[in-house]
Parts: sequence; C-alpha cells; structure tokens
Amino acid sequence: MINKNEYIERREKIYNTIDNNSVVILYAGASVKKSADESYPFEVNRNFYYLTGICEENSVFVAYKQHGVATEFLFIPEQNENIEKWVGKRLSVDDAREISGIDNVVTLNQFDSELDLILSRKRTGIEELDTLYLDLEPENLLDGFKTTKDVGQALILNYPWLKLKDIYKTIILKRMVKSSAEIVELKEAINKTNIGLKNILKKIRPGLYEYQLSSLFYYSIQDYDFSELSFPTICASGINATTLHYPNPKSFINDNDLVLFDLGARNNFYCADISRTYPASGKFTEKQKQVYEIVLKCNKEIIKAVRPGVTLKELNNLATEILAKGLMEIGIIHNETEIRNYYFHSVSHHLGLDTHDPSDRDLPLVPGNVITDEPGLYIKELGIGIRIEDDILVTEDGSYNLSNSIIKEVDDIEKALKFR
Ligand SMILES: [Mn+2]
Repeated sequence: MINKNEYIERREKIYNTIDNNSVVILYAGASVKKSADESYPFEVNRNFYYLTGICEENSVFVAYKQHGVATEFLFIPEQNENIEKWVGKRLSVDDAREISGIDNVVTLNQFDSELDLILSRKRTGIEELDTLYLDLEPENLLDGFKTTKDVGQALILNYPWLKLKDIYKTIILKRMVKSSAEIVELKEAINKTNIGLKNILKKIRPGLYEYQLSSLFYYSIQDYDFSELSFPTICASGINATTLHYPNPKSFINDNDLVLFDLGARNNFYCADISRTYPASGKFTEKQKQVYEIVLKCNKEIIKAVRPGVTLKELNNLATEILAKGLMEIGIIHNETEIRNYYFHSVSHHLGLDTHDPSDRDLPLVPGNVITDEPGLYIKELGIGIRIEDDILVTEDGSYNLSNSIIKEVDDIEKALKFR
C-alpha cells in the first residue's frame, strides 16, 4: 500500500506548480448506470486517487493555495446506517484521514456550503482567489454523462471572477515518474499475473476453447487474493491472434495453434500488462519458432535500448527495423516497408494506475518511468500471431525488466508444457 506520507508529498509537488490565489477541485466520479437499477462497477478517477488514495464514489478533493500555502479538504459520503444495511460499510472520516493524510475530512452534505465559502472568497485571506483548476481531460465524465468541463463552466457562471485552468497535464506528468513504493505495487501486480500464466501453462492444450483459458486466468488471480484484471483478458488462438484486441474468445483451440495471451492483474490499482504466446500442443512448429525468435529478439533488444533520454518513437523505430530484418531473413517480406502489413502498433506505452497510463509520449524517458516492451508479428497467411510483452523500469543507467521472472524462451516454454 502507498503510505499517506507519499500522498502528502504528491500533493505538495502539485501545489508547487500551481498559481497562488487558486483552488483545485478533483472529483472521484460515480459509477455509470448499466440498466434498470444496476450500475457498472465504480472506477475511481485515477488522478483523484493518485493524490488522495481514496476510492469512495462521489468524493471530492478541494485545496486552495494562498501565499504559497495550501489548505485542503476531502469530502466523503456520510456513514448512514440505513444505506449501509444495503451496500455495506462506508469509509469513516477517521479512516479517510489516515489513508490520505488530509486533516480536514468532511462529509458530503457540507460540500455545497463549504465550496461556496471558498469560491465566493468569504474565508479570511482568500479575497484574491481568481483561478479554478479542474481535471479537464475531455473524456473525464463525472457520472457517465456530465464532464468536468460542464461542471467548471457552471461554476464560472456563478463565480465570474474565477478563470478556469486545466490541471490534467500537471498531474499526469507526475504520474509518469514512479516512486519506489509504486514499483513495489507494480511488481506485485506482475507477480500475480505470473501465477495466472503458470496455471495456463499447466492447462493449455488443443481441444479447449479460448474462454476456458481466459477464465482460468481470472479465476487464478481472484483465487490468489481477489485481484481484479488490469483490462479484459485477450486469449487468441491461431489466426485470431492477428487481431490485436481480439475481443470474443469463443474459438476452439486446434492442434498446431499458437495461443496469444495479453493480460494482467492489478494490485491496488497498479496494472500489470503482459503478453505471452504458447504452442497449444506443447511444441512450436519450425515456422512458428522462426517467427517467435524474431519477436523475442526484438523484445530483448528493446530492453537493452531503454534508457534515460530515449523516446518511445525511437524505440518503435528500432523495433520496426528489427522485425523487418527478421522477416526479410526468413523470406516473408522482401523490402522493409512491407513490415507495416505484419506489425502495425507501437512497441511501448507507459504503465501505472492505468494500463495505458496517461503520458506525454514525446518526452524522452527519465528514471522512474515504467513502460511496456511489446513487439509483435501478425501473419494471417500463416495463421500466426505472436506478441511478447514485458514491463520495463527506466533506471539511472538503463533499464530493469520488472517481469523477468515470467518465462519466454522457447526451451523454457516447451519444458514447462512437457510437465502438464
Ligand atoms: Mn500493453
């Protein structure tokens, strides 16, 4: 778990970058209606969570900065015996204080009046308040249909002395650099993912349906410690693996199929994102092995190339070059440009509280960044789709593969499959 001192530090860093005479409001969000009286499971706004550690629907964080000093409030739903009879215990004010390190925790029934005191500048010392910061990420929906921009515009109408500013980028730039505690969280997410993959290696064989293996992964991480998935599991056999985000794992796994898995468990919201490709029969065919070795070589070369100063674009150019060279050597393509038919995504994205962690993809890497390394080749005419994905930490002088305990060598995979 992330310690409350770290949440306090994270907020301090944000206060250091925002204007004096400003107020920040961040919303936890609410679950989205599904149908009738059912909702989708609540997913907390990750920027709110990053700065508070709180995962309670409808909570709001407010801080105003005057003369370089920030005054903070956290508003959470009130505990209510009648409601709790139906939905279970809610977070107490004391617990919220302990998790977040915010002293001023207040229940939501006081939100409107407290916010009005601040925005109308009625508190002593905030007569100059003139800036309102919101997370204006365009798709940031508060309840499935109202955006923070809508909320901001309504507030500006009521308090016309405020000008609206976006704090989204400020927060995501901080999120891009992981602390040592965040690396521990990610390692544990990867560890759980490996538990699921090991179970898959014990069960995979021709004659199963894809969904039997994707559900085995979910069962494994739930059975381990009630973990959630980072994202819906991709389990794609044979030609299905040439669809990048193959959505509907209903196919029968045939004798000589490779099966591509792209999956991850999450740990306190930190997401693992791993891909592995296994031969259902237990042995790669010669052709499959040739293609697999090209992707694996690329995966390893990218790990070596990751270091501070490199950009994701440079990594992708390198990946494209290696994959093209490999396919030319085995005669599948005859010039480099044809690689676009067989490799058409990007080799890396940032990873963290989101699987595709928000980031500025043009910034050169710095120590503390965590990115994926996921080359792939998708050859429809051979019915082969292969992706090998690891999660890589950028260090002071290079990189460290956080998922180095998850096997990926041909020999290791075939050996593991022998003992099914
Ligand atoms: Mn990925």
